[in-house]
Amino acid sequence: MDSSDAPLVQIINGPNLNLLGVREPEIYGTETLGDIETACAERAEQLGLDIDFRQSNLEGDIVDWIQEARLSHDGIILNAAAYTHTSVAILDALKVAELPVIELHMSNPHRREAFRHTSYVSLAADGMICGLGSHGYLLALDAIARLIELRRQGSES
Ligand code: CA2
Repeated sequence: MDSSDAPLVQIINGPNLNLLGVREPEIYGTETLGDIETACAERAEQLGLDIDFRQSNLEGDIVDWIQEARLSHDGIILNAAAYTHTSVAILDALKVAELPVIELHMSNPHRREAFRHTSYVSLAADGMICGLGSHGYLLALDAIARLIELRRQGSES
């Protein structure tokens, strides 16, 4: 596929994920966010997708980026990190975006503290991948590619 025709996927990473590979490797592994971005770029190319990979520690940035995606992207992969469990603002932005959304977590929040068992993001996500470490990012790309393709087929018929 010509890169200008390729669906564009926003991959958003929330607070503290810039520290991946630096702290808590027993939970989050040894890869840095830069390593993960490189792996995502490779998988995206295989899938015929373009990616826009971002990280912020600020809730408002994430809301702004989701609003931007509504107009210019074809799908969203979101690891909202701690905001997963707190942010109605991110949930509202996702609902307005009306795009395919995959919620992503490297750890399995359901094996962790009770406050991680609630996800506002899940209320707007088509699917969720968790507990598979950085491999989850590649699985999320596979999943969003399929959702975007299904949506395209639906809009053509
Ligand atoms: O498992 C995930 O991907 C999480 O979204 C990660 C969040 C956590 O609040 C969610 O419950 C599950 C935390 C991200 C913090 O990232 C760090 C990375 C390296 C060292 C310390 C924190």
